[in-house]
Amino acid sequence: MPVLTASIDPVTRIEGHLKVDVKVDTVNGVQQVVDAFAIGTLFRGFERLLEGRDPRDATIITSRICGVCPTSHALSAALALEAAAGVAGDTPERTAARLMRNLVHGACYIESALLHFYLLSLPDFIQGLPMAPWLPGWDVGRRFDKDTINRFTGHFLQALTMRRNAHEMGAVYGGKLPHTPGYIMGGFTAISSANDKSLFSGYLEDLITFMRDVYVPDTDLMASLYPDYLSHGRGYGNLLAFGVFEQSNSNAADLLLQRGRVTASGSAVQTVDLNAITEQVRYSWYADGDGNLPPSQAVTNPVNPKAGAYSWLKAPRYNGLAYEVGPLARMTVNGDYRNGISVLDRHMARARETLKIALAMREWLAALPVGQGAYTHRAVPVSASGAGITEAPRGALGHWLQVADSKIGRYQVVTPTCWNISPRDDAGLRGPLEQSLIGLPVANVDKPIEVLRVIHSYDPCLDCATHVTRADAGAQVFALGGLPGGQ
Ligand code: NFE
Ligand code: MG
Repeated sequence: MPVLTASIDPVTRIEGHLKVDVKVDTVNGVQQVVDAFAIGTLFRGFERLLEGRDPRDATIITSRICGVCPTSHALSAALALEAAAGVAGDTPERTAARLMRNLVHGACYIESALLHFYLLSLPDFIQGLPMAPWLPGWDVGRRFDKDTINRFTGHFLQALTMRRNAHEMGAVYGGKLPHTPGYIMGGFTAISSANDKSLFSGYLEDLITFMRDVYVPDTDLMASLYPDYLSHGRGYGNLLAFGVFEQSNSNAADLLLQRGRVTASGSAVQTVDLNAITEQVRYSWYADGDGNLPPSQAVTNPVNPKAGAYSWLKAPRYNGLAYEVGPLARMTVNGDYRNGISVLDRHMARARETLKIALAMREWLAALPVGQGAYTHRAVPVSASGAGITEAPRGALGHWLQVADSKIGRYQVVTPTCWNISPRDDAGLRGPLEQSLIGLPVANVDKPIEVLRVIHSYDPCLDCATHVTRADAGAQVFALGGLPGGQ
């Protein structure tokens, strides 16, 4: 029987623009995915347009990379700038800045997780109301009875309000969301009043109740009805976390969620050496000479068409290996979740992590001093470099900055979705999502709902993952090429 090809283009209910092509064949009597290609179809970006600008603009500009993880980019940029400018020390200003950064960043995690589970992923599993966003859709592979559908549909509607509340909570200190001006080089732009604290607390307690009583149990219910998805979508089994939520002004390793790595060959947590990271471009629409450089030296030169290339995403690798990043990686590295690696483990770990963060936010809020300024002034350095290493909701995030003549000389962003949804690397090794699809049973090649469930478990954001345009080069138009092998 010939190999069948299914193409999901565009993948809906994600952020940004993604196409996934799979080849399906029958192996040992089971129709399943035998090959997969994840294709970032949009070319755009920020790194090159930052060049030549005032370094302090990086927090405001990089926040606009994405509307669903803007605080993560603003924080990464602020950390990179502070590393370059030498903002350090155990001061009341830095304590207030750290706590408000954590609180607004935490609000962003909650908003992102509720969006992902209820709005973006749930429609793969339930038949909801006969209206958008449930229609149009593939009405296949449903397993819920009427009561369960009603329960989930009700929670979907509640989640709309909870999401809005999470954004309003973040705006108490962030001023506005998604693109808060709160994160700046040297600190944070708010000073908390007692009223701010009680306003924030009101939102937070409601969200904790919703996550504890609704969101976490809903992921468990889904796992009980779809137990096969506790083994589907594993991938390589390599997990990487940079760590996030600083708990100390002076000890960078004191994080709510720790930095570390777990590999397929063992459960012991290993250290992370940022110098072991390279971005590879053999299958990406970038000049071949740009590949295999560490992010601090990386460049971004688009080339399209390019023989063999099929994505605008680069392929980040750690010591040449593809790693999954995100809530499951963080919770596994942190020792909070050790149930496995699969579609439903990603959902269950994400829900539990979000509740853990919300409970920590309660303590950060209690510790936030009223009336305390949160800014430490430093001059922009003439020449310096720095890295801002943290985590966005979807996983490990790094900004690498070089300042020359008091301007941004080089800027490089490596996002979580670049790790998870990367194409093949120089050695031909598939990216984590691509590998997670191999062996996945597909009942109906015309409606490959199983593939969609695996894709959504990673919560891809292609806005974050694609790269850059040159402000001085004018508009450039590219025709997308075919896949390797001419599919
Ligand atoms: Ni656009 Fe982002 C997150 C970052 S994704 S959502 O989370 O950085 O890859
Ligand atoms: Mg980049």
